[in-house]
Amino acid sequence: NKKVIDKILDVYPAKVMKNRKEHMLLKDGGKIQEIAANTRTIPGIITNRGCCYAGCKGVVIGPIVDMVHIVHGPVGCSYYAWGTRRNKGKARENGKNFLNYCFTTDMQESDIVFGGEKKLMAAIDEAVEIFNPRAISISATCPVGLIGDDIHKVAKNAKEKHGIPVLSFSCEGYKGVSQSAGHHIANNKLMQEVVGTMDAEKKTFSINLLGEYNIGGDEWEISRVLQKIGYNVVCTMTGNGSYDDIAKSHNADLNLVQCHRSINYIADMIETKYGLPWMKVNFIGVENFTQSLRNMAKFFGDPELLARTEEVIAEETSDIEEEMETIRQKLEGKTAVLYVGGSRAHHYQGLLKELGISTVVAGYEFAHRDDYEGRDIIPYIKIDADSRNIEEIKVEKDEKNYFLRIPEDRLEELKKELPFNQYEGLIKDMEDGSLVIDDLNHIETEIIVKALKPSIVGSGVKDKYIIQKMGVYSKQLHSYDYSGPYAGYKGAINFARDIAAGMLTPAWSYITAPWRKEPLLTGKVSNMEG
Ligand code: CFM
Ligand code: HCA
Repeated sequence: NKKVIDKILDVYPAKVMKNRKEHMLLKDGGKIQEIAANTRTIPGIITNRGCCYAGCKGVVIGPIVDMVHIVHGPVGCSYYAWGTRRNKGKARENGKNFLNYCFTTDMQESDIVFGGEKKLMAAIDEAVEIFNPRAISISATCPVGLIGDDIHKVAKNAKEKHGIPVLSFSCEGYKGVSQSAGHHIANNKLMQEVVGTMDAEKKTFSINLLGEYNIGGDEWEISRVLQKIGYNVVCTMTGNGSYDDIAKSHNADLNLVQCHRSINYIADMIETKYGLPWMKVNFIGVENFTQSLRNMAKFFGDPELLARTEEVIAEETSDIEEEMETIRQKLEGKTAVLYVGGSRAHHYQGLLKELGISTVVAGYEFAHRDDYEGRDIIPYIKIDADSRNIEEIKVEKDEKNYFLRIPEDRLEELKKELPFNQYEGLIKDMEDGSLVIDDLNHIETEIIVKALKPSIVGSGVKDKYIIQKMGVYSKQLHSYDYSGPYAGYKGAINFARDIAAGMLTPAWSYITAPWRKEPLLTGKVSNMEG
């Protein structure tokens, strides 16, 4: 595998080589290893990353069902993301669900020249009149920041005019180096303007699911099992989320963090402000789900809840055990390359292992060093100009609403065995000799696929078809290739069936990459014979 890294670095000019080298490593036993992450992609390289607007509106804000999410910008920014992420949602009691719509101010050249604030206000008026949403979000795309439209002023005026919350996000695509900046901007605003603004009646075993976006119905499957055990899910941020649920989320007793990359900011701030502790969970894979359920039950420490947890685990796992084993026998010994956004390249490794598949290369599009090296590294991460650009907000203890869910010394005791305020990072779980690569790009993907011939590449839409043209199965781990859910126990068996079908089809042996059949360029050199 060291040779694969050399092969990759070999194609680059010296300066690029030096940069990319820092973003890859060969897992070397128990050694502490450092990787460069969350830095600018080199211009000209075909990256799989998205932009800040994608992270803010597309990822964190967009899944809230009863809000109208207006994209202030040219139509393409909005249209490109229309329904593609597959964050599903259902209306609550208020009957409002606008997820299937695509709202944009459709900026034209004249708006760029004369300003788009009036058009934005008109769009809000129209949205309120037609849809009567619970709240509105405004997300700015690149040109808005460049011409200087004041979306926050428009939001303030619209809020006064219509009497509903209007959240405005300066999440222009060019801010930060990837989607990640957008997560942070979205977290800040939700914390400043939504969390803690409504009260809920107190319920037992109440939890929030943070960083769970209901892709392909994941959240529904997770909640089904949690409710069967006896938990009350106060709020999911933000998959299938509602404005009011987020406003009441500070009333829960425990925050569970699935995707820490996109939501760790809020988890931390809620703990500081309201005393609500957060614990890392992973709902992907049978063992991981079981472990997370046991950890949650331990936090509450209620004997009935603990017993019920074991009962439900036994019931749910016995439903899938036999088929998981049949599929595992078919897939045993196969290898995977995983390259996904900021957490799934790690979260899916346990499930793959349960199916007999080892991950030989893994990497993230936009994760930070802590997602690779563990949360303890955060104080040592150098803050560069790009990250300084994204506001860090400070919250303080809310004297009225702050309270400890369990005594401080008991929490300290639990911290020794449960992942409170903690995640270990991807590198620790990788096998010796495997590769970890940050911000993987298209030429590197091709080199890896050719050299390692994995049985499955978990990736996204931008590289899926290139990989499949090379005769290797690629599974979109973002959209789940229009399938799902993949979380929880039923999700695990769903995933197993889907990837077994994908890998075992004989179709791959009939594929010859186009460049093997014919030369890429044909022509004649002038003034030469023949
Ligand atoms: Fe978190 Fe996500 Fe991911 Fe992410 Fe994303 Fe996504 Fe992803 Mo696509 S929030 S980091 S910004 S788990 S949209 S649901 S699949 S890249 S690995
Ligand atoms: C995004 C959304 C995305 C894109 C997926 C892909 C998603 O980052 O803007 O590239 O296939 O999950 O929909 O990550």
